[in-house]
Amino acid sequence: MYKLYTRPGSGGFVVEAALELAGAPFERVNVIKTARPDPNFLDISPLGQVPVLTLPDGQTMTESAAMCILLAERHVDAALAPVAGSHARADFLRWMAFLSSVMYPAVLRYYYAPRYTIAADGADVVKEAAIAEFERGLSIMDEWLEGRGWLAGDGFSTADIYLLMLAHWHPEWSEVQGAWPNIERVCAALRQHPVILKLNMTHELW
Ligand SMILES: N[C@@H](CCC(=O)N[C@@H](CS)C(=O)NCC(=O)O)C(=O)O
Repeated sequence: MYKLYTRPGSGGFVVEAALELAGAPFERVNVIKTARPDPNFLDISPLGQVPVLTLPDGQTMTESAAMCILLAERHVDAALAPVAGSHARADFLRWMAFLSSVMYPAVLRYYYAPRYTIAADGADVVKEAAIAEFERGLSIMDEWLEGRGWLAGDGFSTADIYLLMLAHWHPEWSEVQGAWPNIERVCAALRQHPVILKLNMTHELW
């Protein structure tokens, strides 16, 4: 059985969605946010961050994108991603990497701004730059979605769920809905999905 260390409102959302969609049995461990993370948790997550996924054989991994890609590999029938070797697979990998290496860090800089400056009054500037970078990424993704149903291939993948999660973390979510209509179209479709609806009861993305 998998074990997912997570917390409501965190990046655990997309991994939990992948596990649910795969029908994979898993135990959810709620990691409470504290100023000093539990040393036992730091053993499996050196940055003290969620999500962390423990695989059925006991191996532990961090990094939400890696978890989603692994779950797609292990639960092929759930169609969490375009099949390996397909044209759409390259798009899927591209957007998973973009979401986790460009979009997620940008939004983290907004919510953890004091970490990214040594100036006592620097946080506001960090926040402003973070949102500008996040929105630059939203524009790139919105343009890609023009004339396409989903980020990669003919059906939704964990890349779209990842986008839904991050887009809803924009501090002014209603602005995203108006300014990036293709992203909003993808999000609106996913918001109807029973698994996403159920997860939203705890994660409260919207
Ligand atoms: N690169 C990591 C980022 C994980 C991350 O930043 N998680 C946040 C919650 S969304 C966290 O645990 N932050 C607590 C902290 O950094 O102290 C991933 O993709 O899983």
